[in-house]
Amino acid sequence: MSKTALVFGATGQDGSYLCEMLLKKGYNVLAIARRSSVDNTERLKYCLNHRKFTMVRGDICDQSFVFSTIAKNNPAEIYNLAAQSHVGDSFTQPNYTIDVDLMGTLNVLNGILNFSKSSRFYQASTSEMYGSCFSYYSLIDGTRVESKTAISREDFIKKKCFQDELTAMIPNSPYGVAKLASHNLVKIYRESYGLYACSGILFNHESPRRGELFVTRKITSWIGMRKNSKTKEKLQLGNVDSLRDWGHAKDYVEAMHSMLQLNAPDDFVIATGCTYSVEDFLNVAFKHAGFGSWKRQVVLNPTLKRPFEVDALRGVSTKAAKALKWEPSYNFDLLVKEMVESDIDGHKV
Ligand code: NAP
Ligand code: F7E
Repeated sequence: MSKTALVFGATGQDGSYLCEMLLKKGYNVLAIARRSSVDNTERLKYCLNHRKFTMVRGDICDQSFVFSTIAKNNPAEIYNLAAQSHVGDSFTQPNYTIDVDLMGTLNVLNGILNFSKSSRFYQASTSEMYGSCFSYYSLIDGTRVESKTAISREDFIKKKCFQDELTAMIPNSPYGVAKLASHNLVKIYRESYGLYACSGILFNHESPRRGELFVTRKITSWIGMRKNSKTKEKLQLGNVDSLRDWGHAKDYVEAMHSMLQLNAPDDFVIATGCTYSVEDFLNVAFKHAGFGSWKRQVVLNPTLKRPFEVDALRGVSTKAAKALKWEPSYNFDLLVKEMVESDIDGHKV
């Protein structure tokens, strides 16, 4: 008999790729989508008519809904991708972010504990949990050094600073706080109650399905509009110096599934190991679009800067490469190219 997978956050970028992948693997997929006054199922268009796909309306903050859904379906696997996932918005909506990203997770964990202890659980943790923490290898004796002291951007690049499963985590945003608390709860429920519960510490991952308020898609959707003469406005951005480790969401949902197929649950960093600035993204995206320098088309607007920034991220996925045989299939250039082309063509992917 086919396994059932329950997916919270199915209408999001990752949720839609995950549902497609699980259907291809033969799962019955039960997708949770929030009630909405307008259609929010666009990203699920390839799933909606599949005979093994069922969509249920519900909110992760509604404990009675979460408990009854888990109890009724006794799913083999449960993926928690539901979140207020915008870091900038978590500064203006901290209570709401904590409600969804922390209390929502707790609802699912308690649902599993009380009604479906054999369900395997995946939690969407994030590189935002590190804040300004990083590690590096000492050039003198090769020891692993951890530091939260201020280090210049140039030093971060030169010293090949990185984050992995052992790096300290001190978040710089309400979003990071909520996610770190959830991350710790997953570990506590695993150790205390023997649940098969894993967290994937995923670094930024993008795609043509990325929400348009995240910086990569904000850039490529503006390029698409400009190319198709739908805007004359310049593109407004905040901090273009920050460094991110950007992968493709399609690769990252494979890792989520693999984490639930091991003999024992564990947490894994999923990242490409390469770091680029927002400015690098602009350069490559403008090149693929056949535009000139971005500097003439972009306005740097200080009001779009965050009160507290995560300056630099570079993830090391050695543990996932060994245990999950996971490695990314997209590099930075291919990712940017796909996003630019998709937005110029009008969202075909
Ligand atoms: P996303 O596109 O913003 O999707 C979030 C999903 O959560 C959407 O389906 C959203 O529904 C749903 N949701 C929000 N509040 C909810 C609630 N109260 N009840 C039920 N569902 C709710 O995010 P994503 O990029 O796919 O990321 C998936 C998960 O991974 C998130 O938890 C995110 O925090 C985490 N993460 C993402 C990245 C990344 O780079 N993408 C990296 C690390 C971790 P609507 O469609 O109705 O808004
Ligand atoms: O910002 C800078 C911004 O919002 C990236 C989420 O998926 O990944 C994502 O969080 C960088 C930041 O992603 C704009 O200040 C400049 O330095 O695309 P972003 P994020 O904050 O890294 C992590 C791993 C998650 O878990 C999150 O859920 O770009 N930036 N100008 C801007 N960012 C935005 N959004 N908009 C701008 O105009």
